[in-house]
Amino acid sequence: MKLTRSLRQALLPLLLTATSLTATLAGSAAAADFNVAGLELNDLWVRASVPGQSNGAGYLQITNPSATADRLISVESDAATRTELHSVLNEDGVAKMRQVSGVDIPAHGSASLSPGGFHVMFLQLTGPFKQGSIVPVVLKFKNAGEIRVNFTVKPSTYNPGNQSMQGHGMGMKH
Ligand SMILES: [Cu+2]
Repeated sequence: MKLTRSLRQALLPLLLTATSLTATLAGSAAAADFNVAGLELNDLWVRASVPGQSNGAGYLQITNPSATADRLISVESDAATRTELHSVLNEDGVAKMRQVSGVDIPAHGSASLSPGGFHVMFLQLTGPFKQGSIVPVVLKFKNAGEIRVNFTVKPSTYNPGNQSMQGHGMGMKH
């Protein structure tokens, strides 16, 4: 028993170190949902699809703390037949979605893909977006390369902030 006790005393500092190390790792993971190749990706989400809905839109926040500008140039996902980068433009008072060649992320800056603006467009969903599940997507950046991410499926009525683009992704023309 004596040996066991001294062994425990010898191990105690190691156990404490391991515990604090785990806490540190968990803390840094919470700082950004995805922190890859110098970019921080946060708040990745799509709305749950409703019966009969064939398209969906994905949103995320991109932060670039580095001194080099980057650009999101394409998106790929098995969740849709085609996946594109879109923007919403106002043409003669009518909001229309248009495909764009990329989204710039300035050095020491950020880019927002959010309702009413840039978004990842999922065309012809291969299956419904179910609330609480995830949608795997590969984001391709000019400098950072390919980054594998997961979009969280929020309720179909989810609408952060005061957006005037309610129902976006369903009734809009391409
Ligand atoms: Cu779109």
